[in-house]
Amino acid sequence: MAKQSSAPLVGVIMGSASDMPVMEACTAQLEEFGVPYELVIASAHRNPAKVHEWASTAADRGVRVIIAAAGKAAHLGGVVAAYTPLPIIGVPIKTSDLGGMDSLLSMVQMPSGVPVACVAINGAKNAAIYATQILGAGDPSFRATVQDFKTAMAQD
Ligand code: RP5
Repeated sequence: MAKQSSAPLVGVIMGSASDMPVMEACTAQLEEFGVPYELVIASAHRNPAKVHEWASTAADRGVRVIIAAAGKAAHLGGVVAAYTPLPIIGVPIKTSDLGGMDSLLSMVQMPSGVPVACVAINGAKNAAIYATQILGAGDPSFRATVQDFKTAMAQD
């Protein structure tokens, strides 16, 4: 288990409180890994000023990776990416109208120059694992956490 620190290393943002049931798989995995995170609900469309403020100050707060979850015309990851040099992992949320294909395409089809990595529709757990892997690239304790996780998975 990685060493706990009080300062958040992962920033989790989602477009609506309605995304939280899906995103609980993300926060649960971060907690299991001992990764400190902060969580904010802010929509790129409904709360653009809040998204701007949160994203543009994230790196200075010590955040190293951002996970952005949204559904429908899911611009949140791209908007956050516009305001920070930190890597962004998008989680496209499943929707009732188009099954999440709307969210997926909105996130994954970022134009050249503004990358947003994108997990599967409702891939909240994978977003947490990937964020920890990114942390692990520069922190041996998080690298060991992911290695232990993979070792345990191989024994199932
Ligand atoms: C997006 O619109 C949110 O990320 C959510 O997935 C979707 C629906 O939001 P609500 O109408 O449930 O607030 O902004």
